[in-house]
Amino acid sequence: MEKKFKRTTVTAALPYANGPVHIGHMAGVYVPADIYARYLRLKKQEVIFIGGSDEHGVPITIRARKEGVTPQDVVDRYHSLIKKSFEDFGISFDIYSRTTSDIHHKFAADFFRKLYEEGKLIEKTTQQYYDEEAKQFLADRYITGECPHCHNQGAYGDQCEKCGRDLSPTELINPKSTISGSAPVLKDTKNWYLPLNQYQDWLKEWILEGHKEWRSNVYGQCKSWLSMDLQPRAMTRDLDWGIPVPVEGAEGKVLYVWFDAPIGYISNTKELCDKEPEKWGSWEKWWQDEDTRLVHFIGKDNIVFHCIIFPIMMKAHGKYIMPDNVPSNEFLNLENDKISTSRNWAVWLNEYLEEFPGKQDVLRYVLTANAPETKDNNFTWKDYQERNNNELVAVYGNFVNRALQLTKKYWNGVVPACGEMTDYDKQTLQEFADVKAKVEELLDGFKFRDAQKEAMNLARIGNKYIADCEPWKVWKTDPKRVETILNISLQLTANLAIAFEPFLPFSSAKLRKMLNMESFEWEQLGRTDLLAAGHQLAEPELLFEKIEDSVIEAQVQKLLDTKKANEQAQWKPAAIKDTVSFEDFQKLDIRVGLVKACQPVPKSKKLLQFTIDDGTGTDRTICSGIAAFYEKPEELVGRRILFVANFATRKMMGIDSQGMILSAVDSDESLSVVTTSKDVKPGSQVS
Ligand code: B3M
Ligand code: ZN
Repeated sequence: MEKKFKRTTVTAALPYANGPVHIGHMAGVYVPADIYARYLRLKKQEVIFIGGSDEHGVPITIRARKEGVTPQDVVDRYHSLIKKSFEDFGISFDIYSRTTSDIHHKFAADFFRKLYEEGKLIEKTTQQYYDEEAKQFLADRYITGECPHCHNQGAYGDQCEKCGRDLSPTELINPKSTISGSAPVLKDTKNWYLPLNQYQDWLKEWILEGHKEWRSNVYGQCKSWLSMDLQPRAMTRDLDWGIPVPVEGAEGKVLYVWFDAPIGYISNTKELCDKEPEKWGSWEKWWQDEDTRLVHFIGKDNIVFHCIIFPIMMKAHGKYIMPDNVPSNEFLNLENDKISTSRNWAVWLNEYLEEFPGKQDVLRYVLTANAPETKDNNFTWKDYQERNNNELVAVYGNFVNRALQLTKKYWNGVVPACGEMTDYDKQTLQEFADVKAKVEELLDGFKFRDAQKEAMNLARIGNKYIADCEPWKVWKTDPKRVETILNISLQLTANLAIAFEPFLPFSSAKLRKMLNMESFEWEQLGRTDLLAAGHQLAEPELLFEKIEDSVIEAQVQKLLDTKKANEQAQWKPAAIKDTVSFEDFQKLDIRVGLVKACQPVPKSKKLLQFTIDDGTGTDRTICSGIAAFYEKPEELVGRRILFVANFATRKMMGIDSQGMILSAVDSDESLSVVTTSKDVKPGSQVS
């Protein structure tokens, strides 16, 4: 039998504070978590929604080193940026704190100490790479070398990015420290391990038997992990950025970032409860009471940490509840390409908010409509535009606008009374009434994409209702009937404001103001008495606006520019051709020519026609395929260029081209005519 819980703790993965968040993070974690938290709040359930920045770990130290700043500088910068983007995007965390806070440091250290003192950790000495010049142990990411599988020279100690294989640093051929460049040596070091193997049977029972309802991607990953023998895993690291290991003999060591980060959910809860105890009660209530349901929203690369390692930590501690569900999403691609921070292939939330002010709900809508719930999904700007124009504007916005404008026109914005209903009226209202149960079932099952579709379906029903009833026509013959049509349309509008609140909170707030409703709650959904006859509405405004092609084209161009910049960054000069002898070289007669005229060849996109003074007294004509790279070819007039004078004459577009002009091919394949550095005489030979 399904357990009845009293309250819910909702967590969303703590993003690493080493870069801004992008649409992949939003679609995978933060938008669904926010929808869920808003839904429960609207249902008047007791819920707490916890977020925060993950500020430890090796990637942050690498970034700091690259930029020549401290890790603290890096996390300060990105924590504020991420926090602000979330706020502006309407992610309704009850607290968004950080893992460098004092509260967290103390809480995580205490957690570790308890496990240590109760003998729940194993002490183990292993050999790790050590940089003798920098005098420090090296995290896997700080070691590069040759991949033993594909022989890529730049493989990292934990992974080869070329062949994608996981590695351990000792597998690398010719390892090198990225800090000093020296070859690291193996040295003994002591660390503390969580014996995952001791919990394997319990995990099998708890997840594989007890949580068959989890999403199949989550359940499947757990099953595959649990079909192998789990190994003890180090919970401490030889690193100088993180929470110092609070036991004797652990100087220079910190807690493993995946040990402290999930504890961040708990310490952030504590921070909030300490700040507002009357509102939230004790933090223990949210983490240690069997009547509390714990739900973690994460991306698929975090499944093992939230379903295996963190539960084991909490189990070992002894007092904690286990997650009831871990709705994890697959990945979102961007324009059919994997989102990548290092390649800058992303739509960054902070940039979106700047470039699309007031359009939070549009992105929220599109990300949910394309949520990668069961498989990887794709975001394209074209789809963004279409969903905005054809769904938000044409369906939802259009219906609401008609209902409000007609009421304004015929009744000065006062809700008319509902008269006698036709069968069609009743049927329409019934469809609305049914939707509540449908949307609830979907939201309770974490099917946000389908739930939003149902909500949009309501708007479709409303739109169709007004279009079918044609109040603007009926008005002339039967104004009483129009009162009923409008009353029903307005009730439907109020329903939409409620149904969309978890998904599109900004639009719902706007709509609520237009309807002049103080507040609403989920329980009212499906009701037809939300607005009393005689109730005065506020001035109607448009809920959504059309997005023009030019806006979308600019975004696509931005991505194309990124692609180009990436290609240029990866550019390498072509391999050197086969060796030629001096005699072979001398066969080419390269000379300096003075450009006397230069113009496009009619009907050719590629060719420019040059008239060259080659020193002979007779002008020479040469055609060159560089028109695309010179918008104003006349600017080349007066320049001294190089050409091959003994090149066989060729006919090009009916012109005899007597030679070949030398151009350099740039990294983006564009061509640039080669010129001389001094004003040498036309006809001079190049040797
Ligand atoms: N910071 C990894 C990530 O952002 C990690 C999540 C921590 S959740 C406790 O994907
Ligand atoms: Zn490899």
